[in-house]
Amino acid sequence: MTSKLAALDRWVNDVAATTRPATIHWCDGSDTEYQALVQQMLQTGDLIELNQQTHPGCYLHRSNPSDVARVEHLTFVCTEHEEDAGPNNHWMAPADAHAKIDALFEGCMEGRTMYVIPYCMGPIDSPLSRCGVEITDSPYVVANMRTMTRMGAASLTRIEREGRFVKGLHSTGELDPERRFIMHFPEELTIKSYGSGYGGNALLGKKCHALRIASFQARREGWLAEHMLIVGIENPQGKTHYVAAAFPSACGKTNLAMLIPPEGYRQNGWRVWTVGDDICWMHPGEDGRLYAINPEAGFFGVAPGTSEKSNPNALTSISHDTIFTNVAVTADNQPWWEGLPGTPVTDWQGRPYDPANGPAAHPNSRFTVSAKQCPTWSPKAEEAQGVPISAIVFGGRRPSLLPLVMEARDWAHGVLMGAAMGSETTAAATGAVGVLRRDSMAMKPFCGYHYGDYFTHWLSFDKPGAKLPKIFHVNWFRKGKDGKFLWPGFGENLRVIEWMIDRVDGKARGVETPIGTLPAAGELKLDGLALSRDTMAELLDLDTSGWQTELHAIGEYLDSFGNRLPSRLRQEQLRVHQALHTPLKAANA
Ligand code: GTP
Ligand code: SPV
Ligand code: MN
Repeated sequence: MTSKLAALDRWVNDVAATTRPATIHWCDGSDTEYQALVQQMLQTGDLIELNQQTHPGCYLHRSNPSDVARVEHLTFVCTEHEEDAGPNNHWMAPADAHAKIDALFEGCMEGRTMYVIPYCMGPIDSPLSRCGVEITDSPYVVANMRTMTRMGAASLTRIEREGRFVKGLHSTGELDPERRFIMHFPEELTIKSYGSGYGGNALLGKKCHALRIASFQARREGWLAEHMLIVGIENPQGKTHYVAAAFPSACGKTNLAMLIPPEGYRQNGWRVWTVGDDICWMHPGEDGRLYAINPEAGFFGVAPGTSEKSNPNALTSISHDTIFTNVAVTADNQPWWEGLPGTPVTDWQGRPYDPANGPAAHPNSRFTVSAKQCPTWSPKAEEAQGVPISAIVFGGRRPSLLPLVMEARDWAHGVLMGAAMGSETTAAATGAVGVLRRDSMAMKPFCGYHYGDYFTHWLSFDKPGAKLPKIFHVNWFRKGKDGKFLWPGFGENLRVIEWMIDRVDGKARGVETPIGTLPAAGELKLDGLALSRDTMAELLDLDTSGWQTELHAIGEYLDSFGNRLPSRLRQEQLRVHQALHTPLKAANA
């Protein structure tokens, strides 16, 4: 099969001439095609069948132990001018990058099948959606792309009609970390990825296209491509507010997107609707509000910690037709990870489980599942115009200082809160875990251009006629002196979201402080929670001298973006800094 688009055919032929596959398969996205791929992968050992009585349609994939997470040090943004990639990205000149990676692609598919995957990010009929084509030699990538995107015939038709698509070329190569690169050419709408078969490195529709390339396009075109979940919160009166939240990798997006209300809330009629768990594209609508779509069609979620207690919706979603990557297995061949009941017998590398080797499931082990399998999947997630956003939330893993929740006084202050975000690193990327780093808007690994320009772009949404969402910052991860989390988190987070919605609806007063508006005494509904008054006080405590130090550090961080930093943001930092040096009474006067 060839397409009705000459540019696409030409590119596929060029790639085939370089990579020299034995055959070329154009993916149609059908069930038959998926089943055939699964059978083939079962034979080659790429997939291992799990217990089909307890987990029908579920399979395990064990990736190479050296290939278990995103590789930020091998990920490049290759713009013509180095300055445009910014200090937040690794940069390589486009010509050098092409030469380097094309040499690796030379003959790399010999004797094997090359798959051509047409895909659409976002509802197939939405004007906000964007298409791409990924060429890969990995059937595992094909199977995952089928779940994570709208893949196949309908996407190809749209691509042929529009004549425009992002080109993504991928090969698993030798899985040699010395021969591994994830290259982005935003000016050419091109991605080239070699030497990894894992998640964000290989499923090119996800982080490479929907964040790095899309953020670059969004800046030029006046919209936002963000590392955010989208969730609908329906109150007992039947009114739904949509909230978008940016937390860094493995910091709670999937959990918040699928939240189950605490018992009392459920009885009162609160409901939660999942629209997205990782990526959010937001466009200003004619009424001045921001409208969001989830460009993805599935979840590539963190397995460890997912349990009946923490995220029952995820557990239900993954009870059938799911691909598990790098989890452990029980004696009766069920998938297992830390946080689940039962005992593992085989670890993620296929060895007999031995605690001396570390966790049984890899800390970044994941499940791939269609969003349609989620019990709280929102019918609005398929709507072409997206959902209106009432609140934007930023947050990270901050063991101290950052309160449970605070609200920005206005858009510019909110952009500062997002820019200043910090979080402890997690297993989602290779490298040290638990190190505090700045991760503006949770986009440090994903912003496809200079962070200074990105902050300017964020600020530009504040213009006459705009009805922008309120901006909040949360911290579910503050720890007490005993090193334990102070806040119970998960479903209980709805209590904090209810306060935000009350603020949006003008129903909560809040208390103004130099760092933002905090809940006034009694405004957070805590009934049914065994949380001491002292703990609550600690969660909302404002440590003025700690914040003065923090604002100083934020100033230094902002300065690292040089003359591309919008002066408006530095002014905002100075304003908060000064407010912290003004006696409280005067600040509130
Ligand atoms: P990516 O898919 O990597 O972008 O991450 P994510 O933000 O979707 O992460 P996810 O929701 O899967 O959360 C990962 C980890 O955070 C798991 O270990 C969860 O148990 C933990 N977590 C999520 N929500 C909470 C919370 O409210 N409190 C605490 N203490 N932990 C949480
Ligand atoms: C993340 O790391 O933020 C993920 C997983 O969502 S990956 O697709 O591997 O980037
Ligand atoms: Mn993510």
